[in-house]
Amino acid sequence: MAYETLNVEIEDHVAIVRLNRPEALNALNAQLMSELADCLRSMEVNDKVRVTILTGSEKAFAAGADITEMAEKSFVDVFTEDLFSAETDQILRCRKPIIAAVAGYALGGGCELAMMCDFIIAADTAKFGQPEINLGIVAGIGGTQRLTRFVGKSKAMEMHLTGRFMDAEEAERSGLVSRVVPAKRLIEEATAAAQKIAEKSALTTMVVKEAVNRSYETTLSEGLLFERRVFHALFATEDQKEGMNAFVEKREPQFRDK
Ligand code: CO8
Repeated sequence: MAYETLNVEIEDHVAIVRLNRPEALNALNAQLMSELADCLRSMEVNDKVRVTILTGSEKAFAAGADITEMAEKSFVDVFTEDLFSAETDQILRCRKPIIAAVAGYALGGGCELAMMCDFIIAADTAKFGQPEINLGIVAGIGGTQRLTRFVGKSKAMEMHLTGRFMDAEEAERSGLVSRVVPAKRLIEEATAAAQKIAEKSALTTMVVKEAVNRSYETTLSEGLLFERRVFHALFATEDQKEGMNAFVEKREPQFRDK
């Protein structure tokens, strides 16, 4: 399917989905969010795709929700539309891993979109921020909740209250991104990580996602119980037998996602 606001390439089981609204620094408008939700839904059922990389341009991952599109909306408009709610639900429902590869600005909804992915690899040019306060609004697709869980209350509160940006080095130090790479190597590094994941059992990667994400939604004891149960359950799979037998036989495993 062709999209106007996205470029999609699929190679070696890795999809690279590139936000493509250069005229507005990839600001998230209704069309882009709808196309992105549709695209990620189609990746879920595409046998050629095992991992998705979500990225933007050298200058911007995404500079936030589209301000020009939002400016004249009323409370009734945004409440009735439930702006971006269905689209973000779709992104969060994805069971295949999604890596955010961020260069340049990831601001407002852009930072929130990156945080919805499973992990973030940042170029050394990346800048993260929640500058909604400058517009007289607050974050609306997870920024107050997710940034706080990633970087802690003090830093999250400061960023939301002042609107200041965080550079890549600070983002790595604070746990927002998994690592920082030179901008020129961003896609190469994200693709290498994606290919490493694509070699694993797809079934197990889905379980990993569920178990790690569960840690945000429940108590420690419930999370540990969930982890133990899925650990037990994986012994019912062929991939557990294959993975362990391959280790014992000193060979590479051939996972079959079963
Ligand atoms: N929306 C619309 N257009 C944008 C946006 C945006 N968020 N960001 C940049 N653009 C446009 C600019 O208007 C400009 O267009 P034009 O060339 O036609 O004037 C073009 O992109 C290039 O931008 P600049 O000339 O401003 O580029 P600079 O390099 O000078 O500055 C910045 C880059 C610092 C990123 C600057 O563009 C900026 O501050 N952008 C706005 C950042 C921002 O405030 N983001 C938060 C938006 S609100 C939000 O994300 C809420 C999320 C929750 C929504 C969901 C609700 C449920």
